[in-house]
Formats: sequence, C-alpha cells, structure tokens
Amino acid sequence: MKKRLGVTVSRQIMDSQRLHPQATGDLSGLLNELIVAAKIISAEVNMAGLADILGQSGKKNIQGETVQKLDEFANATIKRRMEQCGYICVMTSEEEEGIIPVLDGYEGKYTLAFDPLDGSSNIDVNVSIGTIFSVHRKITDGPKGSERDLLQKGSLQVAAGYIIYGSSTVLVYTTGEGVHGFTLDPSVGEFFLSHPDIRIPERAKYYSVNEAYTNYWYDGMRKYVEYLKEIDQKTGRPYSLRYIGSLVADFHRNLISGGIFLYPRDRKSTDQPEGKLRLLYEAAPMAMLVREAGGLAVTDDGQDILDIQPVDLHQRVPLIIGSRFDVERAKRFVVS
Ligand code: AHM
Ligand code: MG
Repeated sequence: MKKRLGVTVSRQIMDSQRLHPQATGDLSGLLNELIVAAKIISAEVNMAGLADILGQSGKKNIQGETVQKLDEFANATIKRRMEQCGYICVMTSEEEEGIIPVLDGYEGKYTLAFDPLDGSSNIDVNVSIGTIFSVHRKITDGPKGSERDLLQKGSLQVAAGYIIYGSSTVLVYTTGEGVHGFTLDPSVGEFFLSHPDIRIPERAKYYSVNEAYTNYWYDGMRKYVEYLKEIDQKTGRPYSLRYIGSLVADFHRNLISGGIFLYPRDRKSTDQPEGKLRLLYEAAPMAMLVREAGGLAVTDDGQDILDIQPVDLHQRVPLIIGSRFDVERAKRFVVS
C-alpha cells in the first residue's frame, strides 16, 4: 500500500469496508468503539504516575473518582464501551473468570476476547504495556452469545490487534487484509496511519525470551537458544537479546525490526507446564497479526497456533512467534 499522509484509522477502516459491498459496517463499528476505549486507557496510562501520587495520599482523581488500579480501569473501560455497542454478543477478558454478557437488546454478531492491560507487572515502572484484542463471528443460534462462540480457533478470527502504550500510543490491527499501524496524535485525539502494510523481516535480528528459566526448559529449546549465541554465518555476529517482559512491547519490536519471541513450556513440573501465555488473549491474536505480516507462530511442539481448538477460556499455550525463517528453524530444534 502507498503511504498516505494524514489517514486516520476510522478512514482506513471505512476504506476497507468499502472493498466489501456486502459488509454491514458492524465490524467497522466494533473497531471504532474499541479505539475509543483505547484512547481513554491511553490517557489514563499517561496519568498513571500522577494517579499514583493521588492514590497514595488517599485522594480522588480529577473526576472525583477514587483512584483505580490501571488494569482494573482498562478492563472496566473496555467492558463498559463494548457491552452496549450493539456489535458483539459476548466477551471474555483475561482479567475475569467467566464469560461477560452484553446488555439485553444490544446483542450483535461478533465476539470479543481481550487482555485489557498486558504486561501489568511493568505498570509501576514506566515500561510499555498494551491492550490485545481478538474478534470472531458468532457461531451459535439465537441472539445471546455463549462460551462456545468464544472457544474458536485463531484461524477463524475476523480481526485482531493491539494498542501499545509506549513512547507513543500505537495501534496495530488486521482484518485479514494486511497489518496496519497507527500512531495516536494526542493533541487531536486521532490515530494516524504511521506503519502501512507492515511486513515482518524474514529473518530475525533479536531473540526475546526469559532466559532465567533455562533450567526449566526441554533440551531442544536450550540448544536452540545456545545456537542463537553462536556467530551467525550471514551477519558475522550472534543474535541480540531483547526482553522487556511485556508481550505487546516485545512483539511490536520484533514485528517492526525482525525477531523471534519464545515462551516455552517447563520441563520440570512447575506452575507453568504449558508456558505462561494465554491462547485466546495473547497467542492467537498475535499469531493472526504475525501471519498477516508474513511471519509465523507455533507451539513448542510445532503446532500452528492458529490451528489450536481452544477448550478453556484461560488455557495457556507455549509460544514461538516472529520472523518466518527463525520460527521454522526453532521448530527444527524443539520438535523432537
Ligand atoms: P500478564 O498478562 O499477567 O501481564 O502476563 C503476561 C506477560 C507478558 O506480557 C510477558 O510476555 C510475560 O508475561 C512475561 O513473563 P515472565 O515475567 O515470566 O518472563
Ligand atoms: Mg496478559
């Protein structure tokens, strides 16, 4: 796609809707509502340091509300905006155990899974955090959505994306026609196209993994990460390690610059026998994005993340995701 200056995200969404004359506009409406939620969360994230000061002194924030934890705020904001937008029938959040119904009379034809504020351990230390979302079409009969509507394979997603609250706020999303990135201009409150048609570099420059857990890994994973530290024939250097511990931030960097992110399962029996990341809120939406951008996402036994049939709203999955060449090579190491 040619770079068009000044294109807002709403314009881009409408333009892609126009390519589908049969479209009802519901998906566009849904995305636009989510974007409003993202702007509200972004504003709150930017105020977080101040809110903390107010919170510590037991004060209320500028609207007279008691200061809320940021992840709870993000969760409540998305729920409140989406439960009566009229485009979705049911939601699920990483922060909540069960399904989240929408208001009676507002049932729509899509479902929404979201991680309101991923990387929450980074909130208090000014490190980038993000919101991740995944949209499916309703598959059951009747207006009400159910768990079955949410437990669908990643390959059936109709849209996925994230908003990263970093040095600037950036929205990256796909509806299956490329991956596009938009940067929020806070002075006008609009997301403008900044990264049209993102393609992840075929080969990684970075690897991202929590290496402190090496002793928990299976041999294949250990050997692969050791291999990355050897001199690469092509570059004459080993790979560089970058690990933020905030999936959205690690993924975003790798998407733009080329990289591979790994969160394997534990060999030793710990509390992470399937890794840490959640299929519905983290792995599947990132897998759709990376696939659309030319990359790949698999488990540590080589299964394509997009092919996994979820059985539980909060199921975890080992994740290897990023530049295609490197994910393919990692697969050869880890699949025995
Ligand atoms: P969260 O959803 O509780 O924030 O946890 C998910 C985060 C990811 O953003 C990140 O990739 C991972 O946890 C980091 O885990 P670890 O600290 O084990 O390396
Ligand atoms: Mg998370």
